[in-house]
Amino acid sequence: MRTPLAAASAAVIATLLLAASGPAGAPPAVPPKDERLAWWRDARFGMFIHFGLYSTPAGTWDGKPVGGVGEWLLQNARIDPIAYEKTLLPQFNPVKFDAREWARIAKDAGMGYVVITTKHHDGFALWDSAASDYDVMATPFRRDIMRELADAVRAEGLRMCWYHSIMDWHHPDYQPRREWDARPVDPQSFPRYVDFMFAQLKELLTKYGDIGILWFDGEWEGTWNHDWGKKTDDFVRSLQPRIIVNNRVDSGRAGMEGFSADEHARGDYGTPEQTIPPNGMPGKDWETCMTMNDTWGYKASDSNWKSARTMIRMLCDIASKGGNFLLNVGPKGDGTIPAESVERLRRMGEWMRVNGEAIRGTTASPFPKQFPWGRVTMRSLNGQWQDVTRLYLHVFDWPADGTLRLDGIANEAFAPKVLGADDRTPSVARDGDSLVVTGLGAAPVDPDCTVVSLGVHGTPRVQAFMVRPAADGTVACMAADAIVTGSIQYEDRFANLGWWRDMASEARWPVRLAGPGTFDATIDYAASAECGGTAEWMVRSGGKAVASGTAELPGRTGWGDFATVSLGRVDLPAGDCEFVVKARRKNGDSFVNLRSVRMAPVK
Ligand code: H79
Repeated sequence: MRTPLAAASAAVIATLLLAASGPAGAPPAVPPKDERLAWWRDARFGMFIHFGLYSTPAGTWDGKPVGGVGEWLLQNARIDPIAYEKTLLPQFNPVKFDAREWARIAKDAGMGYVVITTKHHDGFALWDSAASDYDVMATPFRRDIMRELADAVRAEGLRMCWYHSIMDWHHPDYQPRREWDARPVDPQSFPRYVDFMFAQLKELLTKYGDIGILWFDGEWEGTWNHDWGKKTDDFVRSLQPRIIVNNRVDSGRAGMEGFSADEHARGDYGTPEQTIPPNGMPGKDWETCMTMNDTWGYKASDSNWKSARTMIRMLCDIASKGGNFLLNVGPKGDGTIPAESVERLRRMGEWMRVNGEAIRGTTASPFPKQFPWGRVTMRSLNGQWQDVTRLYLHVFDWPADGTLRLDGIANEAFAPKVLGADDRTPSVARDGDSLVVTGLGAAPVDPDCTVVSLGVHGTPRVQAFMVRPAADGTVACMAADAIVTGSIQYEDRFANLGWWRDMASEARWPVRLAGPGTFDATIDYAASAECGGTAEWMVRSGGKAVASGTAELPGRTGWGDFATVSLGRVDLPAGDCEFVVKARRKNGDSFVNLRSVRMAPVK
């Protein structure tokens, strides 16, 4: 609800604030990033909540279904912002809203923080805003939802965090306007909009206690730029020096992958949306935000729910890559979280109660590659009295023989455990450069993911990735594991090596065998009709070729038309070697798309 004070401009507010902050006039210093982000890196798992005027129509307008995500209703149905306000304000009455229930659901799921839409793109404020009449006090509900939630979230020991949209489809001074918005435009209005946004941010950052994160969004329209980003970032931090600010405060986020290309861009962390970076982002902080179905704001027609198993494994995957998981719920117009979401979070919480130590306070896997059976996280316990690391093996595909191999680690290991099964007594032993954990039991404790933990002395000392024989002796050289030179690039589309245009290019795989072996080698490749050619392979050991051969790879019907062709017999030496593939001749511009080379042992 608007009050006269709201007229003060952001500049005035900032000046008042600086004056209030100390004799020197300097704002309180912002603590170092490691200190500010410690709680967030530790939590690893948070709840995103999208709640607003759009939650009531739930993906419909004028009784008709509207395509796209629920919270984009105004844009997707091209609704006049004033008609949207007039229609939805009187309908917003979430009588079953229970802040303590929401907070309990997040807590029981094992989450450490809650990020809620204080204002989404539609501009509606879910708190009692002095700067605007387009807020929750203008609805029949007339309760400050942000205040109730902040109190409840903190009572559960979680951090309250604010999502805030820079883009505002409703405010008369925001630009660019929606094309169908007929209100007159003042070309000079944008700075006034920023004043308004600062006034609202000031309320959110001075009247609701300590806020964990300010999670900006809607920064991609041309009016927002690096200068606005800097001003906003400084303003937020002047009000709450310890706060974490996501990278959407600034412009320059590169697509849904969520990272800023410019190292000078403001913001503490990257924000991949609906995607998990395939190899993490070493050295960077990031948080994948994701929906449980296909919408952020509630949409009654969306029943495309991810399973609890999928989301548990995503949490493990994200933690193993050093990121956070911000998982969304979209409460209904009546204020309740959909039962489908509650049920899935309950299952995730059940898993977290047994396995939370493998997520919370852990860091990324030390290994250069993911293991085929699952994921790895670790916790360093190096301190004054001990120098050990606990490794957590998140097993998705339980080994029928109860044995797991960790290849390429030099540390000695101790005290293996199966989390949630104190009665199991596994053991760990060394086999060459591998650790082998045996006696894990024939069945997983939890089929969604069972965690095996292992102590190792010191910091993990792991080796570069080597291809090793599988249990049946097959040596599988996959495109994703190749070391490539020249023009070759890995392509996600068919999990292949492509762009093989430069004849000097080669793909090679380091291979480690316990003893020598003879194999029948095959190559899995595709090519357009005019491409293909002659492949040349060799085995290099100690810097020189110890075996070689050639194979014809004729053109096929296209770059996705894969076939398996024999490369012939291959002798591999004991110990380390490299398997190398080159093009001896190419029929067209490009050689082939190579998916894998497989070597089956000759009995
Ligand atoms: O609040 C939820 C969505 O409503 C909001 N963000 C999540 C957390 C969202 N808004 N837009 N989108 C999601 C998708 C928008 C993508 C695009 Fe773009 C905007 C495509 C082009 C402009 C992002 C920014 C990708 C490139 C620039």
